[in-house]
Amino acid sequence: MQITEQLTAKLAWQALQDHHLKIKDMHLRKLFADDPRRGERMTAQAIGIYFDYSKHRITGETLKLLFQLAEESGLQGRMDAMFRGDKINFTENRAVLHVALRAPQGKSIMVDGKDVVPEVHAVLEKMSRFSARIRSGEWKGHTGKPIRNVINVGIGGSDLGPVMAYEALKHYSKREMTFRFVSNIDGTDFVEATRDLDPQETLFIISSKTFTTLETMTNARTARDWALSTLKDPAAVARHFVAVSTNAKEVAQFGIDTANMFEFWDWVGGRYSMGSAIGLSTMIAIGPENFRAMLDGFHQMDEHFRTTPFEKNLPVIMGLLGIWYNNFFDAQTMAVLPYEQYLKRFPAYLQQLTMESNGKHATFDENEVDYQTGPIYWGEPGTNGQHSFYQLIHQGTKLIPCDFIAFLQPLHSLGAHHDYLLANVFAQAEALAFGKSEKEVHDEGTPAQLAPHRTFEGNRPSSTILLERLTPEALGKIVALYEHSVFVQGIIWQIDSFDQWGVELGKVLAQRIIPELEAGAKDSLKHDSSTNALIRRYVKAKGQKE
Ligand code: G6Q
Repeated sequence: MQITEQLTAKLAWQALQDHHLKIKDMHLRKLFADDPRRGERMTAQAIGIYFDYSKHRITGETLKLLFQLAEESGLQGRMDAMFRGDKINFTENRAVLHVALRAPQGKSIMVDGKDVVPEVHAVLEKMSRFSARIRSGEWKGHTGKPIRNVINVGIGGSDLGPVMAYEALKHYSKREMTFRFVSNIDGTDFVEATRDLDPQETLFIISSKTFTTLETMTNARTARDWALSTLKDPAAVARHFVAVSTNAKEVAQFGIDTANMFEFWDWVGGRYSMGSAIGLSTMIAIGPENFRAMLDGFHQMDEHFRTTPFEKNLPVIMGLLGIWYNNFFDAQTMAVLPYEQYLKRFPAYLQQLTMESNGKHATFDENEVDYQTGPIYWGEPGTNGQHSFYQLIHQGTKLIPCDFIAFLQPLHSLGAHHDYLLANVFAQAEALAFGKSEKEVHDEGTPAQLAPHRTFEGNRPSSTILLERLTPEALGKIVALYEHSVFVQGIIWQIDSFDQWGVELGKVLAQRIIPELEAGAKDSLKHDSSTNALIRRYVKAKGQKE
């Protein structure tokens, strides 16, 4: 791509390095004591999201320099290029237009001289009609029974979004129906997902952008065998299998009528695809109206991101804070801690979004980076995590910035649960930031020899993200918040956040070994000695079994 100024040569970068030396030991206790209004001032509010970033190891100067870094990196220009449909995924020469998936009717976004928004809405219409027919029971299986079970077969971006969204929005789902997700090539996944289901009442959605992915195609063939072993007639495939793909040719070859195919496009990256037809299982679960509300939430965040000055722009602030810890404090990981059980798969979803996007080492100019790029993301819902790994965040030797996510209103009416849940999330952020000094511990009457063990240094940074209630719209907003924050970081690090050559590598690596396992290869193996020995061991065990 074009020649860019090296990140570490930028004025703002160098100023941030100096600034970091000055404030790196400053304690949040002092920052809060010096500015009694900090907890209200260092917050941003937009489209129903309250974002408290006051418990970060930053000053006004830090923010100023981070915004300057964004300016010097040409962030606004790059954002405009994405929204315009420029081919910013330059290693694959593709536009990056997940924002078009949630653009309202009447908007126009051009790719290669063609407005893509009408196509998006045509597919949404087709999905809506199909979902309504499944949900109402109008669509019948081959033997005339209505569909009660929906199984999404897909992996990576064609699985993690749908699973996460289904779990997140279960409250809104059609409870009489069963939704399952098969992704792993490990046959156990399929066996367990189908063991109690009746093929006559089961619909498989084969979700694969390429329709060539080994895991998905293997599971899809197994699904067809499983269904036909009961339904007998190959014509049944048309009533029990639909496809979501960009590859009509492969879909037809598999035997699915392309009339039952829901299309998306190469400008939708797998991990950015949950608002596309890849979300068909989500739409069947929660209904077309709720799905559209989710898209509207995404769109509100897209517009906020596109039009809001950096100082008030949630994804920009969030992305830059991540840069601050990753590149100046050398933080290796980020914890995402939703205090909402329905978001239990959100950290897994976010791992793909963040790590597949920004786990890169080559820059726009084909240089090696000489700084750290994407951190490791991980997490679990609260309060569960508090009883396990939080110990390390509180008292370990690693700096782990945390994102706490919580909702003011619960989706249930169970007495005090929600007060206790929210009390915990607030208390955790407070304890991480302010800790407990040796004096406080001593004053509590702790024996001197135990004092160091019971002291909490504090100064552990976190953001607290509050929303009113977990609705489809809210979910769209949260996901888009992270999507755009990942984008901001990719621009600063000068990497292509939208390719995934590491995943592509995985797709071919096993292909060489599969025939060796199938043929029972022994002597001709040409791998390293370790791999050869592992293969021989497996082949021997397999032979003994047979
Ligand atoms: C996502 C990645 C990857 C992809 C899967 C499935 O951004 O590209 O996770 O989604 O490998 O690919 P298919 O949808 O083509 O089967």
